[in-house]
Amino acid sequence: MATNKTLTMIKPDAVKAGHTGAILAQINEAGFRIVALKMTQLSTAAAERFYAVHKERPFFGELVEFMTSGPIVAAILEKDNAVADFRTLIGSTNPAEAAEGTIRAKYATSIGENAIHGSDSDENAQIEGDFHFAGLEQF
Ligand code: YYY
Ligand code: MG
Repeated sequence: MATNKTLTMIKPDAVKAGHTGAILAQINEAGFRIVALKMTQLSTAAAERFYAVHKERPFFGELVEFMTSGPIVAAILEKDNAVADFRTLIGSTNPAEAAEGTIRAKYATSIGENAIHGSDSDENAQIEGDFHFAGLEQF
């Protein structure tokens, strides 16, 4: 399979708790190459745009509030089968259902504050990568 990419964000809960280094190490150990990386903080408008697909969901307001509550670490990651393999590495959205050893099982505290994002398709990985990084920031 051709090498491809996914977009991750280490969310404000995990950054605040000091898990950034451990999470990046686990990502590297799982065979992902970091193509782009930065710490940043989302504005309300940016978080609403990033999660626009969820705007009618009851949790949307809380999601935007949480995602803007502190710094995040955004990264583009490259690996064969990147999107699916990264979703496996992070585990289920609800940490209570996340497989042992996954990033969410280890670091998420609730379904809302679940430590990390991973793109859900190649198309969204491209959109989300371009949302966070200009072409010159991608290596
Ligand atoms: O892709 P993933 O992050 O695993 O879940 P999504 O269904 O795309 O939801 C995005 C985000 O919204 C999730 O990571 C937490 C939050 N959320 C929530 O707070 N409550 C839910 N019932 C579902 C999702
Ligand atoms: Mg999703």
